[in-house]
Amino acid sequence: MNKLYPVSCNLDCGAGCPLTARVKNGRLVRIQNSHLKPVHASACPVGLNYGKMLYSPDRLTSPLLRTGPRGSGGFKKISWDNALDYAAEKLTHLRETYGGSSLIRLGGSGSCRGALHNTASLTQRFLGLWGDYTNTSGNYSSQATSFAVPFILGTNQAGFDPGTLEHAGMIILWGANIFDVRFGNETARRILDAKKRGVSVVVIDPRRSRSVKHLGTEWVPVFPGTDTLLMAAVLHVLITENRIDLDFINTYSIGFEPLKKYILGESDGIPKTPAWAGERCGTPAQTIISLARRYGTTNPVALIPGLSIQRTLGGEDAARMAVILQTVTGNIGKMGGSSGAYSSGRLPKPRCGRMGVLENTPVSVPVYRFPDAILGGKKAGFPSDIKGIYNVGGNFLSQGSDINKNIRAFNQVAFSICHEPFMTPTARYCDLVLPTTLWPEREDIVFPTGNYLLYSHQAVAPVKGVKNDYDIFCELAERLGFGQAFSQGKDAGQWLDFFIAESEIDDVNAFRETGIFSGPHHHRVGLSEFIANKENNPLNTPSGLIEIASQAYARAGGRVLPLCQSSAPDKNLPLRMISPHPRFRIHSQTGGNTPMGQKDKATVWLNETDAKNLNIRDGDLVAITNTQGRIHVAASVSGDIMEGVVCLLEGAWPDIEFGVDTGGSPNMLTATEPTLPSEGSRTHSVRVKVERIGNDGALASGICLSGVKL
Ligand SMILES: Nc1nc2c(c(=O)[nH]1)N[C@H]1C(S)=C(S)[C@@H](COP(=O)(O)OP(=O)(O)OC[C@H]3O[C@@H](n4cnc5c(=O)[nH]c(N)nc54)[C@H](O)[C@@H]3O)O[C@H]1N2
Ligand SMILES: Nc1nc2c(c(=O)[nH]1)N[C@H]1C(S)=C(S)[C@@H](COP(=O)(O)OP(=O)(O)OC[C@H]3O[C@@H](n4cnc5c(=O)[nH]c(N)nc54)[C@H](O)[C@@H]3O)O[C@H]1N2
Ligand SMILES: [Mo]
Repeated sequence: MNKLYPVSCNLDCGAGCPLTARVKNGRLVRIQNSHLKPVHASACPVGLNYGKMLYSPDRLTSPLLRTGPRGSGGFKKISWDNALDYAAEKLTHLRETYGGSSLIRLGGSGSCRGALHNTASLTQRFLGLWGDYTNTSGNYSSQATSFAVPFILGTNQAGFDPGTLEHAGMIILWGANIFDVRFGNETARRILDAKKRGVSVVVIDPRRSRSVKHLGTEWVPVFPGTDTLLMAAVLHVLITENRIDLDFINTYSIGFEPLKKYILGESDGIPKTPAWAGERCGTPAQTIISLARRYGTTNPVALIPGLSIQRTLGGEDAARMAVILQTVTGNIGKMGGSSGAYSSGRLPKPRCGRMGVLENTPVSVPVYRFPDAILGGKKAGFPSDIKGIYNVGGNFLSQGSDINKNIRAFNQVAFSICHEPFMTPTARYCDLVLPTTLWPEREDIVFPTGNYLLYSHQAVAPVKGVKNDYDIFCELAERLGFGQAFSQGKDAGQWLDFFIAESEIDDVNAFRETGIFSGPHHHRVGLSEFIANKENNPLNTPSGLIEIASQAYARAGGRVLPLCQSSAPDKNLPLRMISPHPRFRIHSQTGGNTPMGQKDKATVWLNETDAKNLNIRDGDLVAITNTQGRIHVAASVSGDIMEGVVCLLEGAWPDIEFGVDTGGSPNMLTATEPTLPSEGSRTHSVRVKVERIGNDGALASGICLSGVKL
């Protein structure tokens, strides 16, 4: 007999969808959109195909203790009792020998939306009770924008509900590929509707992304990491052609005059003209002028930046400039406009309880620099000397920048433990691997991106041998003497009741039956109250206004005004590499385990002209190299990427032998030097060289891989 359960996927795709799981004889047979979903919402291929993950033959079903060298894959199965005893003993030893801060928490986007089954909050709660561990701060995703935007807008809560795009006159997707990486589960359909209405939709991206193709719309190419320059040139046109909204600027912002001087070149002698930017951004000057004119004459315009524009050196200023553009054109706080700040999930959600963290303010290191902290410790200026790793919900030996460095860091510690459903590249380097459930195997409340809460039922029994992260921590806390403080005597179901009791949900039965609780409004525009009445609703900035120039930001280590900078060219590494997010994977999830994850092939995108110059044909095996490392993958030659830029999708699992990765993980070539002052990631400021190689691995130019001339 078929049974239907309301569920919600707990993946980090940028959405969070109301789904229905169809179960037959205790087995999940299908996941589909809930028939109660909002009209414009739709699930993505990763969530809809999650059954393939659930029943993957690669699921781990027993705790594993490392027996071979780290990374070798040598493990033996042990019982849960032995595994938890061993973990307790090792953690206690670490604490007694080196102190609590010698243990670092690592974790990422595995199960990050749940109120209870949340790899970040559970681990922080557990370690906070265990003692003064070293936490990781910030994130790989949005660090630069999250750091910088509060200086200009006083808040990061400056998004908009996708329904408001009904009112947009023009939509600019600036480094945003909403058909693959989702800005909530409604935005793509809303933009498609707008396009059908005749609204001009522009995509600014180094590659012709699926958003360009799917919308059949205009592609404005830009070199990665040069968006601030392009924005400056757009602003130059707006200023010189008198297309700015001076009333809005004077009413709601401070600091426009010094920026204007900079843009016109009055303060530094360099006018930021379309011709000037065109040379540096690879965007034709005429395209910049045409874009700026349409932008300046249409009202309202929704400028939607992706996170890609800020995952680069100087990413903070790209984030600030996007807000400035929306300020000078008067589009902030208006229905159909946008603040220009990253918008997805950046509005209040319905109130609901969630697992508390109970931290004793641990010391922390920026996550982007975790291997530097492990390898360098106090001597290198980090707050602690790290001897142990506790990893839950992250796969940083695939996803963290500079994989070779990450491997050295994992090799250096005395003890490492992870909770993982799969034998990931990171798990292979851990001493103890504890297998966990996946979301269809447990009950939770899920926080999606829009103004909703979702209830996700347990659709199927867990596969034999795995445990919930929550239960693992309960049992380990019990052994370490703080079981009661961790669980407060509650099982998972009791926690969910407790969270609901703290929520604004009035009809609990309906929430559980339908799986959906809707907040009252779905046409919210961030900062609209400030725009309606700035005296009563001032921004949380020193002036109460939008701070185009920010003294506070300068005091925080930045510059008063955004600066046009981009990474320096390198004649030995002539190509720029981007590593966008894949459609059929969430980062590395499904990357190594399912045929679906491999649909996003690990091939390097190469422009036709570059390919011709390098004597590379479609399908040829090539080496991509820089000082960080080396990758061998096939080339995919097309006109879908700008000349001078290559693209390797993030999330493929590295497969490294003799220093060469044949898995195609871009993080073999990225570095942990952050963008400052936010300490954010800079995975889009990477320079590389690409060369054709023979199938035996020898370079076509006659140099063998060790660099010795043949
Ligand atoms: N080159 C490059 N690198 C990047 C990026 C880029 O654009 N380019 N993007 C960066 C960004 S934005 C991010 S957010 C990071 C993501 O980095 P990660 O968070 O490390 O990436 P994931 O592959 O999502 O890893 C999550 C892990 O959690 C596991 N997991 C899933 N569910 C559960 C669960 O319930 N319990 C436990 N214990 N584990 C679970 C999964 O199997 C997976 O191994 O990658 C960053 N890396
Ligand atoms: N399917 C799927 N969805 C996801 C994820 C996933 O792994 N898979 N990851 C989720 C997470 S954690 C995050 S943080 C977000 C990531 O969201 P984003 O960071 O916005 O996503 P990216 O794919 O890195 O980049 C978006 C687009 O920007 C382009 N781009 C790259 N560099 C630049 C640049 O310098 N300038 C400009 N203008 N464009 C550039 C890329 O080619 C790509 O088409 O996505 C989320 N959604
Ligand atoms: Mo992310």
